[in-house]
Amino acid sequence: MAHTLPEAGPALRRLIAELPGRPVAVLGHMRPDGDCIGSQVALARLLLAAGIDALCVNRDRVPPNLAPYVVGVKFLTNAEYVADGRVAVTVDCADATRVGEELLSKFPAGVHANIDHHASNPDYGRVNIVVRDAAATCHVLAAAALQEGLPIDAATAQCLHLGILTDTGRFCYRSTTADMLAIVAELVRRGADPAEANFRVFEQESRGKLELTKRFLNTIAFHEDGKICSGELTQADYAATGTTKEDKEGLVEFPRSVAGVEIAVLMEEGKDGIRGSLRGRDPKLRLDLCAGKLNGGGHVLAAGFNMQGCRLPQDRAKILGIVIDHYREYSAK
Ligand SMILES: [Mn+2]
Repeated sequence: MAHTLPEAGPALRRLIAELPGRPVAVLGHMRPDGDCIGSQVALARLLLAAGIDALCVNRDRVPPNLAPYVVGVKFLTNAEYVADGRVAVTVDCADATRVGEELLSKFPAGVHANIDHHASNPDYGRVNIVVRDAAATCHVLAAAALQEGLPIDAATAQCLHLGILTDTGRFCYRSTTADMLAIVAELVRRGADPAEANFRVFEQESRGKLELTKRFLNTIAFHEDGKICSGELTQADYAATGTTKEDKEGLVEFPRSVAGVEIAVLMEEGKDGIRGSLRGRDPKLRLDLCAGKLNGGGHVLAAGFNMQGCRLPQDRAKILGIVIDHYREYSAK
């Protein structure tokens, strides 16, 4: 059990030394992001360097822009992976269910080790290296590996840098500390390339994504004297631009980034209703509770909702009305 960065080093060393002598599967979460892929590949490389047979498996495929990070490691999807008695080690999964039910069921002995940084992680592994104030799972792994002198070559450094870069919003979030940046500096010294990572991760959008963004921006509307800003997507937008739900990633940042906006709303009409995202910057507005009124939930500053049976445009006013009433009540407190 390790819950601080200084404890993470010895815990990682012990984990590697005391693995039960079977090959390892490093598992990440559904719809993997940079921290997930980065920590999976980095950990698998550390295990391989220690002479342990390891591969990575996820329910979903590696996003194409992150594929260059998969170096010297076998990376399979759930569909490709045939259960072969491996020991399960999860990274960046707040809960074991984040692995995905079907993939998790291929490891009947459960999760051997759980390496993560999510505050809500209930320590579900037999071994738990969960540092809740770390910026990223890659931050935990980098700190631990550097402390213990484990072999971090350029490819591993690149992966660890990737996860910290993406989970800190390019070193912008509150989790960006001097100690964390000192670790990043060491990763760059060892061969991580910030300019290349920035290009791969943030400058490889598809033309379809840009077309989807144009359509989303055309729906932007302001409410409550500019305190609330909403935008919409429909199935027709995805169809017309050749994009998928994953491409909506980041769009809610446009309404959120406008001066004076306190609640950003993204409404997405799907086959069975309207799902959406709420984003804010004042914890007082309790967007988790607002989302609760829309059959959803989440965090104080970032929440999601799911209004079954609703359609656009006819139910737009109903949803926005609930957000507006919530805003009026909570901003007055
Ligand atoms: Mn993460």
